[in-house]
Amino acid sequence: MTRLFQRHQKRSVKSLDGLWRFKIDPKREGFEKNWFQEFPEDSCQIPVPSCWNNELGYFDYEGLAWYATTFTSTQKHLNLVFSGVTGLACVYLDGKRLGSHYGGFTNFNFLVKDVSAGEHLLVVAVDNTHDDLNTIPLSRVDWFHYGGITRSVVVMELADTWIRDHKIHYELDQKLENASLSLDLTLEGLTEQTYQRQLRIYVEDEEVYTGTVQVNGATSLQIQRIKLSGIKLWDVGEGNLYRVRIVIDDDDITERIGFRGIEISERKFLLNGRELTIKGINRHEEHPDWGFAVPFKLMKRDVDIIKNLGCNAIRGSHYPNAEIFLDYCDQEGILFWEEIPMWGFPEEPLKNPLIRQRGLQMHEEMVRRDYHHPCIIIWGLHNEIDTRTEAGFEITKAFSELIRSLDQTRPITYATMYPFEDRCYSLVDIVSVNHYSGWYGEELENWKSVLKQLKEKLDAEGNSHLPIIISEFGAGAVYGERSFEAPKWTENYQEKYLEYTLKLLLEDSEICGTYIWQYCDIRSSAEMELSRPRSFNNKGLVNEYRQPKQAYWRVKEIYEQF
Ligand code: ADA
Repeated sequence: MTRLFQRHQKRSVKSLDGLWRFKIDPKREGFEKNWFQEFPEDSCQIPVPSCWNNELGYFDYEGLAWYATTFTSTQKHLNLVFSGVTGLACVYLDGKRLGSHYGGFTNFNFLVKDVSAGEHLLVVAVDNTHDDLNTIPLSRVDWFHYGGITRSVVVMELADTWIRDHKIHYELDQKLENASLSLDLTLEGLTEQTYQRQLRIYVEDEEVYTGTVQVNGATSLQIQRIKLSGIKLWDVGEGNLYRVRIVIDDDDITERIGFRGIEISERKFLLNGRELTIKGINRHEEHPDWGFAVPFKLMKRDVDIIKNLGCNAIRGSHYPNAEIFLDYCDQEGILFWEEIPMWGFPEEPLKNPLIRQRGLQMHEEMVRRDYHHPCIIIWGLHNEIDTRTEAGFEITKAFSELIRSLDQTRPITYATMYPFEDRCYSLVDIVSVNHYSGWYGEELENWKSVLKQLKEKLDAEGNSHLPIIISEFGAGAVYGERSFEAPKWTENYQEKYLEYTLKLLLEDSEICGTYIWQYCDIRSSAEMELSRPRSFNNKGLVNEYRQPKQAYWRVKEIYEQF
């Protein structure tokens, strides 16, 4: 299951999830030995989707691994869609290379024309090697580099024309009661021929447009200003969604949208014209038994626990989450901040053209994949990169320009760890600061002077209109550690820390949002182990099995008061 609603009624979509053949390739011999044609006999089996690190024997494996499966098709045009393969994926169909894709958290596809009917061999080489200069993320991160085909794979059988791309956008009138809908579509003919197609558009099963289109190769068209009156707004806790169905003779796609207005004005974040206080938490999509491939059941439980905490917002730290998770946030009226896994980059790799190109591609794929989710209210450019440097400025500028060209409706931010030296605030719409006084280094009391200095800097550089979010703050607590004295690593200290910081931040009318670090404990990477008891980042309000720590109820009390 990849989505929470039916995307296609006409297009044939078959899941390739199941048991695939699997073999790790630490010596990197599979390419030379043509494993993509003859898959090795001594391979084992692995579930897809999953992470290999959760299989016995592969706990610490990082590197190259091969996957194979077979499937049968009846049509001649196939679209193979992968929803998440960590790192670099090289894909082969019937022994021939289709291409490759870099980046572990967004979708990619291969359109293959004129395939003969019958059985096919699909082989994927997955390389989740990380280094200090060329990969996003870099080797050193504070989570675990799980490897594998971590999200579903499907094969679509296409007829001679299909709806290759669609973007649905809207404008709301001043009263937020009526909407004007526009669609940018790309229909594609998959042979040399010109096709005449009847195009119909439905909103919640009501036909709102019909017309005839000549389709020759990739054909772009725009449908403008479809009027919808008396709309129900999407809002916090109000998951009002509308199904928009695009249909041609031999294909269809359903999208789900929600109508809501976002504005940034004088240090405020306005949702549907009202000032919003973002009461958020950072969540890694991770669990010790599933790695990144968490089942929907667990995602739902995470959202239930987070809502019960009094939160209205989640930051998808630090990578695009599964689409089905965003579908659920759409339905539940939970606000979502989405970002790419660009974490903790020092100056050197920021100067690397490959990083810039990979970062741009990841942003583009993220925005294109998730543009229609009303839950997404913020695009995050990166996390704790060196934004004090020229290289940091240049890459932030490039990312923000790209996102603005793809989406003019959502504000942009990034999370900085250099609040007083940061050079990039003027490139974004919201200033977001990660800060840990009271955990790393300084005393808790230091928070007051940090906030003061931050506002002074923003005033001095003419950025006092930008809203401020505190995007991370938290303290580590090993589940079950309790004491009378409340030293660090106890649940008592975490409670004391969050009580102090959360109240201070929520009472400050110049701060529009808080994202606690973090929702659940997560497995950390080898590089971080000595500062991470159990090799976990223990700042979760619940542990990795979602058992609540003492601070959970204190945070709930405070979030519910505001
Ligand atoms: C950073 C980082 C998080 C996490 C946190 C911590 O701010 O963005 O991913 O590592 O610090 O626990 O120290």
